[in-house]
Amino acid sequence: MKVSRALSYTAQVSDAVRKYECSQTGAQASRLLVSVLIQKSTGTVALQSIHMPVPGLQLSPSPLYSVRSSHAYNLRIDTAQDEERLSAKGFRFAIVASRWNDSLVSRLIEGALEALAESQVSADGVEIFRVPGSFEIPLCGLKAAQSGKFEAVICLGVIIRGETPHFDYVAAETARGITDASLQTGVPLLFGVITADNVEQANARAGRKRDNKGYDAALAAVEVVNLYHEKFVR
Ligand code: DLZ
Repeated sequence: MKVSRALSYTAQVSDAVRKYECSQTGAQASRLLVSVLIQKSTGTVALQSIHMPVPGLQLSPSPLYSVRSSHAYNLRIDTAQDEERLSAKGFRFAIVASRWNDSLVSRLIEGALEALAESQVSADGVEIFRVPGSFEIPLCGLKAAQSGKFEAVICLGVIIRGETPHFDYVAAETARGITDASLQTGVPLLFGVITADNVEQANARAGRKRDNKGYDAALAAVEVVNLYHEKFVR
């Protein structure tokens, strides 16, 4: 796969399923390792690593792609907010979060609240709904979206692979249900659900700021709410 194709392909998948890792930073990189979480036709996600020799590849910052810091090891598609922090003042957000793996999900909630606060969303502009497991997120998300009370619904959960195929069903249905609810209502439902092979992987995605899927999903919510308000509201 060509780098440009990989980049444009991954640009199309949701924010929750994209990650780039670069072996070198700076204006030029000789090798690029792209780790792409690909949405399969089943709706499940899987990690694919592609090692590519890319002589003289230019990693010059562009509106979509930029190296996050001079020493950054991780190269990811930054949101518009890395360039300029958007305000979501006056907008209302629902957070639908599962109780399974609560110690991790709680950190996703904290991350989402932090991103919303940084985007000038007031405390009473956020309502949190807890559901038993990720499988229950789509229906609660749908009801929140249908209520007309929120500009966006941020869905948070942690699904960790076990020894049975249960993971695949829960992960696939959660992703599909969230997408369906969004398309059905026209309200953005953000996918801040970690799907991980083990606790270590999940833990790494429940860290601070952009290493926190909740933070990431909330930033994406702020971005799309601004976009839709600016472009599609009369
Ligand atoms: C049953 C189950 C299992 C095995 N694993 C997870 C998980 O890793 N993450 C999660 O959010 N939920 C899990 N669940 C619970 C299901 O999402 C759901 O709550 C139950 O199947 C009841 O519908």
